[in-house]
Amino acid sequence: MEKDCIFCKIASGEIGTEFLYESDDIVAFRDLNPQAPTHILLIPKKHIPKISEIKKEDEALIGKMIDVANLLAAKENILENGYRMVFNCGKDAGQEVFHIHLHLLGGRKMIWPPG
Ligand code: DGP
Repeated sequence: MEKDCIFCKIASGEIGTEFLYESDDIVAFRDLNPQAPTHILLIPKKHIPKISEIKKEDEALIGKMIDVANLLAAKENILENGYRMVFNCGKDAGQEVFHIHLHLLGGRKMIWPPG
């Protein structure tokens, strides 16, 4: 746990947030500033600042985050129409919170390429 990290505080329960999913190593909750009808963030409890910094030992964790995102997509009824999963990494990608998080976005038609 990093003492000044907002997502560590959410994951530990220090900042009260409604979880859509929680396990030993992952939590999921709705984004504060949703960009689509479904906009969920999935984070590991372990503090990893950027997706570029994951280690071999994190492979299973990242795979699990994707599994959970698929599970939540089904719960949100967006499985059939489709959805997007995004990790923003670094300043050009617009990463604001330096604790990795997987955005799950859906419920509307999206454009490509992204802005
Ligand atoms: P990114 O740009 O990829 O770092 O996205 C960070 C996202 O985190 C952004 O969409 C807003 C969201 N966010 C930031 N602080 C909080 C918070 O305290 N609670 C929740 N639920 N979401 C937050």
